[in-house]
Amino acid sequence: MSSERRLPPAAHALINGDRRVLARLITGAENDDPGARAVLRAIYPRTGRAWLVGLAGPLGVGKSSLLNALISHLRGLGQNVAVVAVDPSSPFSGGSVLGDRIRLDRSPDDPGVFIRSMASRGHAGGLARATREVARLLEAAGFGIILLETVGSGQVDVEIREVATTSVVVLVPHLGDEVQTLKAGLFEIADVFCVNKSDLPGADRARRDLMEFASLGGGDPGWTVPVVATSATTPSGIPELWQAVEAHERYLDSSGKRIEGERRRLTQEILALAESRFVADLSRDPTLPRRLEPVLARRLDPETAARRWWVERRKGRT
Ligand SMILES: Nc1nc2c(ncn2[C@@H]2O[C@H](COP(=O)(O)OP(=O)(O)OP(=O)(O)O)[C@@H](O)[C@H]2O)c(=O)[nH]1
Ligand SMILES: [Mg+2]
Repeated sequence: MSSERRLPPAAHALINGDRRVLARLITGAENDDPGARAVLRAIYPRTGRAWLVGLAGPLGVGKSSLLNALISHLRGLGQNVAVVAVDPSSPFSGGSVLGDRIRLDRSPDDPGVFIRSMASRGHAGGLARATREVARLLEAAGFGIILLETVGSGQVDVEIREVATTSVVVLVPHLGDEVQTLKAGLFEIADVFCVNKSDLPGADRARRDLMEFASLGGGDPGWTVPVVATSATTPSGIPELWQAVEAHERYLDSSGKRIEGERRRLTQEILALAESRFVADLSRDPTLPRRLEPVLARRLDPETAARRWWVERRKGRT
C-alpha cells in the first residue's frame, strides 16, 4: 500500500486502467518526456512478465490480418491484448494501424484491446528501447499479452527480436522469394513459423519445406521451431498458431530461457543507453576540435585519434 502511495499520479492512473493516460504516457515515452520517464521508473518493478509476441515477415504476407484474427481469438479466450505496430516508413500516427485494407471485426470501444502504432524513425535510444518502454507501459496497464507487428522486413524485424519473447515469422506458399529473406536473417529469429494464406495452392509444400528447414536446428537445441499453417481470411489455424506461441512461452519458463533472454535484452538495453549518454557527453568535450585537426589534415587516421582520446580519458587527462 505504501508503495502505491509513492507512485506518481499518472502511474496510479495507468495501473488502474486509464486508457487516456496510457496513450499520453506512450507519446511521452516516445518523446523522452520527463513525466513519462518518472512513470517508467516507478512501474519498472511491476514489469517483465508479459508475453511479447512479434510477427515478422515480408510485405503483404498477412501479418495485420493475422493480428486481427489473433485479437478475436484472444478476446474469445477472455484475454486482454495490446498491439504495437512498428512502421519504418510512415510518420507517427495513432491512426490506421492495421492498414486501410483491414476491417477490425470487433468493437472499437472494447477496453480489452489497445492498438498503437510507432514510427521506427526518430527514437534516441533506438527502436528496440522505445518498443520496450511502450511494452512496459502496456504491461503496467494490465496487458499481459502484447503483439508486435513490424511492417516490411530486414532491420526492423531483427530489432524486434531484441524485444519479443516469441518471434513468429510469417510466410506464404511459394517460398521462392522468401527464401532470400530467410537467408537475410528472418530464419534465425523464428521461434514459430507461420505459413499464412494456406487457403492458396502450395501451402502443404511450403509447410513441408519449412519443417525440413526447421528440423535442421541451428538455434536453440531444446526447441524445435513449429510450423503452423493458417488462413487469416478464412480464418483457419488461428487457435493452432496461438497454441504454438503458448508452447514457446511455456518452454521459456520451464527451460530457464526466459531469464536468459531477459539478461541478454537488458544487457543490450543498458549498453545502448550508456552509449548514447557517452556519445552525448563526448560530443561536448572541448578537446574535440583540437583532435579533429590532424585527422582533417590527414596526419592521423580517425581510428587512432579515437583510441588516443579514449586512452587519455581513461587516464583522466581530459
Ligand atoms: N487468400 C488469403 N489472403 C490473405 C490472407 N491473409 C491476408 N490476406 C490478404 O493479403 C493482403 C495483405 O494482408 P495484410 O494483413 O495487410 O498483410 P501484411 O503482412 O500486414 O502487410 P504489410 O503490413 O503491408 O507488410 C490483404 O489483401 C489480405 O486480405 C489469407 O490467409 N489468405
Ligand atoms: Mg501490416
